[in-house]
Amino acid sequence: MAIQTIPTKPFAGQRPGTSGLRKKVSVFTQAHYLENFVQALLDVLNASGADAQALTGQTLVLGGDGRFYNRAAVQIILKLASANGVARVLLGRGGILSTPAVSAVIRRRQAFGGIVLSASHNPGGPAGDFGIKYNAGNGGPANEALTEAVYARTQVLRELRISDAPDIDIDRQGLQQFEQMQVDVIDPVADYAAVMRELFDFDLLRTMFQRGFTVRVDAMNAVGGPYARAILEGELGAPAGTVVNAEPLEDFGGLHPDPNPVNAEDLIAHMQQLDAPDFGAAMDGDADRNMVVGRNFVVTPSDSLALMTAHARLIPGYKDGLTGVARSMPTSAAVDRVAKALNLPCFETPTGWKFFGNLLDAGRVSLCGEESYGTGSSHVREKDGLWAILFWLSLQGATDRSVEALVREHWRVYGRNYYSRHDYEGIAVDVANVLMRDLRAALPFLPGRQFGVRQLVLADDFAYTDPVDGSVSGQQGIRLIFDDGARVIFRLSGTGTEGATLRLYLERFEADVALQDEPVQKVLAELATLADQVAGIRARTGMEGPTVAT
Ligand code: G16
Repeated sequence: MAIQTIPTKPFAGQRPGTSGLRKKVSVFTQAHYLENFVQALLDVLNASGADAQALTGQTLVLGGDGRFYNRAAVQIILKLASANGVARVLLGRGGILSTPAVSAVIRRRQAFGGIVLSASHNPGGPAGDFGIKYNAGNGGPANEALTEAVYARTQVLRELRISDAPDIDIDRQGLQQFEQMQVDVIDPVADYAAVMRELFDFDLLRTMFQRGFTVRVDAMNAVGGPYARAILEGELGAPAGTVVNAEPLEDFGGLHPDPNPVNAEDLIAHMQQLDAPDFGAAMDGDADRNMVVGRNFVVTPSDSLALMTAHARLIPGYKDGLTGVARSMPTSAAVDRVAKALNLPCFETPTGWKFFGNLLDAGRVSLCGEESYGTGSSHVREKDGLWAILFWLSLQGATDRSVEALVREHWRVYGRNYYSRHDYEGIAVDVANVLMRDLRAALPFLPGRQFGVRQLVLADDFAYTDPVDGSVSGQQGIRLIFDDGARVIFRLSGTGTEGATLRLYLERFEADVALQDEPVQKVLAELATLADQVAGIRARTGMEGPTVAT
C-alpha cells in the first residue's frame, strides 16, 4: 500500500452551484472527475489562510444519501483523504448520513468539516444525478469564498495524491485503520437523535402516539427513512408502518424524492382519504427538505416557517424565545408579519442555505426557512426535514389542534400570503440567460408602470450584503414589487443538471378572512400573466406553461 501521485487534467464546469457540485452520474463516473474535485477541495482546505487551521491531522465527517455511486464515491474519498493528511474520518455506516446528520456530527464531535454525497431532491440511479458538497466546521455549507477557491483549484489541478489501499468494509461499525488514517464507522442516526432529544418533549410525543394519533411520513425511498423509523417508530412508539418508503434505495425506487405536492402525490392522495392519518409529511433525498400535510390540507413552506416562528415558545428547545428569523428572498413574507408582531429581527437572504450560516453562528437568528421546502434552526447548520416533522407534531400535541386549524387561525390573525412557484424546466441555457439579461436591462423602466389595478413600485436585481462579514452577493433574482405588496420574482435555479430552469415566484397578500380560501393558482393567475407580459416567457421558451407549479 502506498500513496500514489497520479497526473490528471482539469475538467471544465466543476463550479459548485446553489448547494455543491451536482451532475449526471455519467459525468461523475468519468475517470478522475470525482477525484479531481475532492483533490481540489483537500488542497484548498490544506492551504487555509493564516488564521485558519489546515486539514492535515484533523477529522472529517463523510456520508451521503445512499444514491447510486454513493458507496463507490466513499471509497475514492477515503483514499484521497488518507493520502492528503486527514487523521480520521467519521463515516456513516454503509456510507449513509443525511445532510442534517452530517451537520449534527460535525458539531457534536467538533470535526474540521464534512463531505456530503448527495444531489438532494434530484432523481438518482445510473441515469440520475450525483452530487458532493463540503460543510465547514460550523456544520454548515461552505461559503462562496471557499466554493470559488475550490472551483479555481479544479481549473489548474495537475496531480492527484491517492492511496492504492484496498477498499474498507463500510458496513462494519467501529474503528478501522486505513494507511495512517483512522476510519470510524459510526451509527448514522445516534448523534442526530441525541440532538432531537434535546429540543423536543419526547414524552409528550410518546403520549400522542399512545392515544392513537396517526402519522404518515413518506421518506421517498431516500435517506430519511432510517432516521424517521428509529425516532418515530423506535423511540416514540409510533406503530410500525408509520414511515413508508423507508428503505434508502440507490434509485429511490424511481421516485423523484422532492417533497412537494407534485412529486409526493401518493402522500397527498393518502391525506385526502376519509380515514386519512392526522398528520402527514415527506422528506427529500438527503432528508433536509420537508413537506407538511394535514388532513386534506397542504401547508406551504413559507407558511410553515411563519407558524413555527409564531409558536416556537411551545417547543422546549425554543421556550426562551427566538433571537431572530431569516428567509430566502423568494420565500413569502408571511414570516415577516410574525416577526414584526413579535418584535423580532427578520433577515432576507439569497437562495441557498449557506447564506443563513453567518446569521446563525452570530446568534442573530434562531429559525430560518425557504420556499423550496426547507426549514431549520440553530440546532444544526442545515435545513432539517425530520426536525420540522417533530416540530409540527409537537405543535399539534401542545395545542391539541390540527394542522388545518393551526394554519387557518394563523391566516385569521396575520393574513394569508397566497404563494406559488412556477418552474419552467429544461430551457436552453442561452434562451434562459437572454431572458434574464433582457429583464435586467428593462429594470430601470419598470417602476411606476401600471399593471391592471397594481402599480409597480420596485424593480431590482436582489443583492445581499451579509450583515456579519460584509460580503456582497449580487444578481440573486429579479424582484418586481407592487404597491399592494404583491411580488413577482424571476431566478434561474442553481441546482439543476440539464439545461436551465426558470423559477417564477408569485405572491399576493390577503387580509380578508372571507377571501382566504380561494384556489391558489386562480388567485395568482393575474400575476402569472403579468410575469409573462414582462419577461416573454412563453414566446421565448415556446412553453405554454410551467412544467411544475407548487
Ligand atoms: C438547495 C439549497 C436551498 C435552495 C434549493 C433550491 O436545496 O440548499 O437553499 O433553496 O437548493 O435552489 P435553486 O432554486 O437554486 O434550485 P437542496 O435541498 O437541493 O440542497
